[in-house]
Amino acid sequence: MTDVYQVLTPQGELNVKKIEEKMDPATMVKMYENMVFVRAFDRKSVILQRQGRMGTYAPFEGQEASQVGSAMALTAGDWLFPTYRDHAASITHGQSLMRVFLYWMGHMEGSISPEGKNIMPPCVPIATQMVHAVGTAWASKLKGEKKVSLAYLGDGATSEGDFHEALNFAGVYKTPTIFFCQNNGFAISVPFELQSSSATIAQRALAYDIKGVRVDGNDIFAVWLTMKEAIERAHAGEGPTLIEAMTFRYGAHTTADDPKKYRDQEKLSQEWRNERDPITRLRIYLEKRNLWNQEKEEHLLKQADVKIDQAVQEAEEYPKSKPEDMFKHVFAESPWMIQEQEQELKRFTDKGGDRA
Ligand SMILES: Cc1ncc(C[n+]2csc(CCOP(=O)(O)OP(=O)(O)O)c2C)c(N)n1
Ligand SMILES: [Mg+2]
Repeated sequence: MTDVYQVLTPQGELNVKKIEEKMDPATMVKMYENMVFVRAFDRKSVILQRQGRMGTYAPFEGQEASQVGSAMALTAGDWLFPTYRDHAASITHGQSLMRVFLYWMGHMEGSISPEGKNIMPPCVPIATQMVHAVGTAWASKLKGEKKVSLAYLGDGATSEGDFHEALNFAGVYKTPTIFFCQNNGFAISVPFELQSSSATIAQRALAYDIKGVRVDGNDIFAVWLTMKEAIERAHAGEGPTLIEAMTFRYGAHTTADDPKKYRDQEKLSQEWRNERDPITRLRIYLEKRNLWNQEKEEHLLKQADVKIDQAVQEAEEYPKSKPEDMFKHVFAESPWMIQEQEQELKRFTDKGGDRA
């Protein structure tokens, strides 16, 4: 289980020729366009944070193939459970840019799923989304719906109890859940070697008798194909899959972090950028097949800028949040303890408490 499945090499060569039968050129171009687009979004977000126009932000640059490739394998009704780093996946599955900006600007409305889509709010408590994804998948199975639940997680999440509970339950009930682990080598400052003595994360699947696969997370073809197989297995009633996608975040854990403090940031990020970048390898491949060129690139970047700037403007013009907004958009029916907290806040604000 230490083998890493790779279809497109970093030099833009195909390891597995049959991909050209399974994926049409339009899908390949769409993959490229989506990755370039989300990278532009990510860079813009870091700039907005630095300008004080957005709160703390978790960048994903370097992990585009994992997120875009996995989300592109889904169909509209499938459930998506992102972490705080998976906005590229949410955007790919249909979340609006404006809402993603709203989320990072501190608005509850940033978590609202678009009509007809099941995109959950970004999950900050590590690994808790995994059990939710098992729950929704179990519900889909009981209802006889042909839907999968895709839960994203990081390498660090695999040390949490929720990781094991989710895998165990999913294995017992053979739920159509896909656990997509982006192993970027670090849980904030802790390298994987200090997190676990397991050689791989994929091998943990064996303990729960579920399928475990390790893929090159910077190879969008490998990610997409692996996801499609996992979805087929789920639809066939064969249960969950744990996917370990090997990748790297080029930047900081969040805009509040300084990676120079715990790793040779310059060297590592340059190595991954120069030798394993997910976008560069696909561009080389597409150009060789005459599916892409400089003119298309410039057009795409210009379009991306316009769309992103428009979403920023809409998010910045959004009405200011009120403290009571924090109780909205979470529960369909508010439980008693939340109602109590809401009333307590009201008593406080009625007495002239700070509403700023
Ligand atoms: C339950 C819980 N414990 C601790 C934290 C603090 N925390 C935030 S991110 C993080 C590291 C997670 O690393 P990983 O799962 O590898 O995801 P990555 O950030 O690399 O995408 C930790 C420990 C948290 N958010 N939730
Ligand atoms: Mg990590």
